[in-house]
Amino acid sequence: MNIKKYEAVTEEEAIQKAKLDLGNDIIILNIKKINPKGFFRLFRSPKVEVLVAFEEQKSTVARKSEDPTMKNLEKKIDHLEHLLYNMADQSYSTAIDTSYSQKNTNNMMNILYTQMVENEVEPEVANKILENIGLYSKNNETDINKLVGIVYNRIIQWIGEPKPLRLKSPTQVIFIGPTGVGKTTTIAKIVAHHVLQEKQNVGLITADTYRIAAVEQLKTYAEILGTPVEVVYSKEELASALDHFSQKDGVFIDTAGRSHKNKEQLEELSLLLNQLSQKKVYLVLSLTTKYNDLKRIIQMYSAITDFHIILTKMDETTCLGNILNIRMLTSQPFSYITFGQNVPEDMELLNPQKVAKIILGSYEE
Ligand SMILES: Nc1nc2c(ncn2[C@@H]2O[C@H](COP(=O)(O)OP(=O)(O)O)[C@@H](O)[C@H]2O)c(=O)[nH]1
Ligand SMILES: [Mg+2]
Repeated sequence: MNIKKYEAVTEEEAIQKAKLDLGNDIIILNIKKINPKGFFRLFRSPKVEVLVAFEEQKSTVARKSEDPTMKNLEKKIDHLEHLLYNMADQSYSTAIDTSYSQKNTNNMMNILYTQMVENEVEPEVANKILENIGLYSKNNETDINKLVGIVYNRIIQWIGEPKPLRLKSPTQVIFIGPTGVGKTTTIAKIVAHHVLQEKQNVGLITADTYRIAAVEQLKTYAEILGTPVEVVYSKEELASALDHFSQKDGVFIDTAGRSHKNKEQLEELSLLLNQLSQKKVYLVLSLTTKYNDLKRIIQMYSAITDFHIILTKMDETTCLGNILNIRMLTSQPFSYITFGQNVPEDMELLNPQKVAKIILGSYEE
């Protein structure tokens, strides 16, 4: 059973939307009225959100994208939309009151720009997201919604599609990143998911032997989850621990935070990575870190060419601009985001739609 949300102006319309998308065999779980909040509420009317449950095989979503006639239709609609915009642009440029519409467009752009920058999106990133957006705008009242819609989609594309961790063949999953960002806690959250929900067999290794407390912390989680844990102090011990766990679906490796000033630690890390043959690397970054520091941190790991990013401590900041800013620093995909200290619940796959809504000031629980 899967769950999906549909929004529309009326309840009937939202249900209709769900049925069109998923077929008639859906179960309505919840119907909620949403009054617009945040910065853009002035431009929005209230909406109804319907939560529906459906069986995967009944979903027409996958079929839809494979169906060539649907694909053609989608293309035609895109094309039509484009033509409409062009036509509108032409009449717009011949309209008498162009100065008013230009001013109006500039105002809207300023609003969107300010909104992003107030969320600590770097000006350079905000400008990229708003690039050429004036081309789409007209001078009537609904335009702000259209512009917000375009910016919303651009933010989602800018973030990219987050990838979950799947343990198919034996995988060594290693977590790297600065001290205190939440590596060990996040490992516990992810391991809990694989052990409790996916019923997979995993092993834990900690190479963070700089602090006794760090070893004890991982051991405690391992005990609760009933997974074996090995502490390794050397290359040889790592090799033997990997060997012990060679029959597991996955081995999760915790490391110590690295200081960009400490060359020795960085060399140690690259030796460690070289020892892993089937690895997935996760760089853990805290959303509370300043952009300039993130820059330095990502720079420091630039020798690693293939990794995913986990973002932590979303609960400790109201400004999510860094999620967009990180894209200026690396094109490696995002994965999970954490929002609290509770293991395992305070974590989910990063949701670009949610991030875009928060940044544009229109997200509500
Ligand atoms: N508020 C908040 N705290 C977190 C989150 N993840 C981890 N922490 C806390 O951050 C501190 C450091 O976490 P730890 O996992 O030991 O970080 P590590 O040094 O990178 O392994 C601990 O007190 C955690 O409980 C999160 O998503 N939100
Ligand atoms: Mg740790």
